[in-house]
Amino acid sequence: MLQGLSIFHNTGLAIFSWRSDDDALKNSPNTLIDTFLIEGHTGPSFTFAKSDKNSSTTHLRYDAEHALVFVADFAYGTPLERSLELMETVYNECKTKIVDQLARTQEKHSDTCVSIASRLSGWRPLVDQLQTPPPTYLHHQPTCQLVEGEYDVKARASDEADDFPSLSESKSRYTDRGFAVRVNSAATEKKSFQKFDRSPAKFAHMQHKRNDKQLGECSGDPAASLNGNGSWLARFSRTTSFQNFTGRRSLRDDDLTNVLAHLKAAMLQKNVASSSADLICNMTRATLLGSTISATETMQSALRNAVRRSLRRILMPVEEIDLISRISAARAIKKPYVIVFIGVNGVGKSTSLSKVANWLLANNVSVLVSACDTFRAGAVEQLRTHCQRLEVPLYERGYQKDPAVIAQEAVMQAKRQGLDVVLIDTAGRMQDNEPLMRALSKLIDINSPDLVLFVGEALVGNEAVDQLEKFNAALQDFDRKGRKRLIDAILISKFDTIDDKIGAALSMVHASGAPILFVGCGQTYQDLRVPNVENLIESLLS
Ligand SMILES: Nc1nc2c(ncn2[C@@H]2O[C@H](COP(=O)(O)OP(=O)(O)OP(=O)(O)O)[C@@H](O)[C@H]2O)c(=O)[nH]1
Ligand SMILES: [Mg+2]
Repeated sequence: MLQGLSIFHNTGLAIFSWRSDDDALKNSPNTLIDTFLIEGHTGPSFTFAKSDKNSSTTHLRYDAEHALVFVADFAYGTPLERSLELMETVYNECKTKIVDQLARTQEKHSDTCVSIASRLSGWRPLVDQLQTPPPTYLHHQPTCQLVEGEYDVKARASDEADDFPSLSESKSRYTDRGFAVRVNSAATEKKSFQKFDRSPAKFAHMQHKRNDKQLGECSGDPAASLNGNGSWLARFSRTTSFQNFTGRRSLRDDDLTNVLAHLKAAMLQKNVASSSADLICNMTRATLLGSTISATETMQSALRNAVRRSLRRILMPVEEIDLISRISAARAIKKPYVIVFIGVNGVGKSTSLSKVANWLLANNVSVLVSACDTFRAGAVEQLRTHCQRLEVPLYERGYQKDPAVIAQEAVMQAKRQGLDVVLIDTAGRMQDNEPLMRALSKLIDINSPDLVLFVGEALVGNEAVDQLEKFNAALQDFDRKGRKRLIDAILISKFDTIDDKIGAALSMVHASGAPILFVGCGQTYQDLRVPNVENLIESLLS
């Protein structure tokens, strides 16, 4: 996605400048141009790509013939091929227009630039055309402050005092641990890998009855509010007398029956697991019950706020996982930081591991990969290919040895070589396969990794809850030292395949109490994002 575009003459005069927000083009293009010109690149046109350490990748293209410099900023995570292709389009379109203007004008040089600038101010269509934003809930935030705004850590602490059924009902660990992911920015503009085998990508009007006393009596069919325009909430409000509820008395249980049925249907439609949808409904009921809708507040906004609050309570636990800081701390005591990737078969563990390796490399973190899937034929070779492409070392011992021992040896090797992180790939296993779950628990038990990262598919529905609960149970039950080892964080893969059915994110956090650390959204090494929880919430409300 294009974030900013500037065109300069090599005299330094800006001919055209546009940016999508104040943060774009943070690195002064002049600095780039100075460097560029001082370095004396006077040869033919070429492109220079620079990974901005903040939030974007800058491409600079110099047209020596016309002494023009094109600077384009692309959103962090835009695949290299895509940004090069966009840069080429920008360059070709703009150059033709500018050169045409230059040829026609008789004005002095500096005036020419000003004149061109004014004439080019109507270039937004080109810019709009080049802006193809990714889904907002995947928007990468380089320094991802998830605990902020209306719901901060303090607010959360006071929220805990509320008598919400969710917190007692759920075995989630919200009260003693939570998350706010703060991941330092890094451009993962490394090499792209060849495409993997791509699985298929995609994956009543009702009579308006005025009744401002008994919302529960409204004849709303939950399924009906899921079709049509606008958010489910807006549609629900249009098709029932819900909106007409006035604040003469506080809300009762029977007022909410109908609306909560619609809320549940909407959550299921978004692929939220049934038990998680029930939790949202219970939390929302607890918020609304006994409340009075003020004259200035609409019922719709009251409900929206209550649902939003419930979603935040689930998706925003308290504790931060600042991976880079944790790795730095481990580095300070000369200990490799160990991450184990676990999950059921084929969810994308090895692919995600490679993406994380790429992300770490871009953060100047050295990596050793350990091939501990000694079960599935071809698993070691698959990982070897990734490692060769990423140019990271691989510790492998074929298919004979115990994976727990291979992991142990890999950690020792990383320590000897002074490497920062060991990424351990494990074999996929179904959550009910006891022998395999026992073996996984042994690996974790022996190696005490710093982070147990559960990889789950975005496509999964109710199954998400079962997977996480049983993996967590196995880690505890089979732990020989009786420790309470649990999944520490979640990586959701294949987010690119689900449109707006993002409910698995909610279900997984609800089922485990662990934060979503990353989201995989494609089949290149760069397709790794830090989720934006606020946008996830808005998508669930839409
Ligand atoms: N579209 C899409 N495909 C993905 C993503 N992540 C992984 N895949 C694909 O999912 C398939 C399985 O990926 P693997 O990494 O081999 O999965 P795994 O969990 O290691 O599989 P096992 O080792 O057999 O358990 C491959 O075809 C990947 O390309 C993603 O984020 N988006
Ligand atoms: Mg694998």
